[in-house]
Amino acid sequence: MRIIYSPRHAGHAGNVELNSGEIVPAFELPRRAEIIRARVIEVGLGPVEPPETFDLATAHRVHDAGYLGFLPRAYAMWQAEGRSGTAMPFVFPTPGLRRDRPPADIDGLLGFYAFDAGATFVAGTWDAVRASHDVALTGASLIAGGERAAFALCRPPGHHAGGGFAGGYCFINNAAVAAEYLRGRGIARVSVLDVDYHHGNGTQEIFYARGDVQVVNLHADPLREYPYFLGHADERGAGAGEGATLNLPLPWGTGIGAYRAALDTALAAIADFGPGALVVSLGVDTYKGDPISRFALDTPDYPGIGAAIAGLGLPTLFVMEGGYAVEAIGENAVGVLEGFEAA
Ligand code: Q9C
Ligand code: ZN
Repeated sequence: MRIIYSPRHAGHAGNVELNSGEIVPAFELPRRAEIIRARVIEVGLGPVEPPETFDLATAHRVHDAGYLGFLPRAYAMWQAEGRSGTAMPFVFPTPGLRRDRPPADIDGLLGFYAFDAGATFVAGTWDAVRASHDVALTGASLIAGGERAAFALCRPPGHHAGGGFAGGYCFINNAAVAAEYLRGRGIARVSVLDVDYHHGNGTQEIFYARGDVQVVNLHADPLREYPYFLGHADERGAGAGEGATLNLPLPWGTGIGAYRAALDTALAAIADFGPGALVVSLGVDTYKGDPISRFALDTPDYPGIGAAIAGLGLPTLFVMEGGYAVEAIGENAVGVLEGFEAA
C-alpha cells in the first residue's frame, strides 16, 4: 500500500506534559513517527511519498473558524509574552463558566480552545499540524481515486480534537477531515473505525448528529480511563445520526480474545451501515508494553486485526493516532498494515 509521510512532524518536539502531578517529557514525540517510517521501509510495505498541499476548506467543515484561526497564532502569542518552551493551557470553560466571550490573551485562549492540558505548542507545532493534515488528505485523495488502501503516517495525531478544541496530543482531527473529504468526493456513506486505546471523543463529537458518517470506537472504558467524559456504550448518536455512533468500551487488562470479539461486533456494524469507504484511526497504545495504557495486546496480535479489517472489502485509509511504547510502535502499527495486505 502507498504510505504518506512528511518530515515536518519533527518540528513538534521537546514538548512537556502533566503526568501524575509532574511535568515530564511528552510521551507523544518525534521518534514515534520515525520508527514507524523505518519499519515501513524495512518490511517493504510500499512507497513512502510526501503529501500534497491542501487548503483548509475541508478542515473548516469539521472545525470552528475561531479554533482554526487560533492554532497558527498560538505560539507567537506565547512568545509575545516573553515566554519560550511549551505553551500549555491551565484554565478551561467547563459548564457553569462563559463560552460566549473568547478571551483576548494567550492563557485564556489556550484553555478556551482545549479540553485538557495535553495538546501543547512549541515553535514548530503549527507547521507539523498542518503537514499532518496534508498527509491525511493526500491519503484520502488516493482512496477517492481508486486505491484499495493507503497509510497516512500522521503526527501529531487527531482523534481527541473536536470541532472547537484541542486535547490529548491532538489539534486538527485528521481522521475526521479525511472522512469529510471522502464525503465531498461523492462517497455517500463513510465509516470511521477507531482502534486507539483511548476513546476518539473528537471524532465522535464532530459526526454525532450526522447520518452520513458512522463512528465506531473500541477503547478503554471511560469510567476508568482518559478521556473520561465521553465514550460510554449508551452514546448512540443524535437526530439524523441516531444509531450511527457505536461505542464498545473494554476493561483494563483486555487481551486479544475479548478484543477480537469486540472488533467483530464493530466490523459487523460497519458492514450493516454499508459505507463506500473506511477510515481507520490506528492507535497501537493497546499494546501490553504501552507506558500510559492498560490493555494486554501483544505484537503478534496486530496482523490479525488488520486482516479482520480487510475482510470488510472496503477502500481503507489508515490514519496514525496513538502508541507510546516507542521501541515496539513500528512492528505493532506496521503489523496491522501487513495483516491487511496479506488478507
Ligand atoms: N499524562 C492519543 O493516544 N494523557 N492520545 C494520559 C498521561 C492523555 C492520548 C495521561 C493521553 C492522550 C492520541
Ligand atoms: Zn490513544
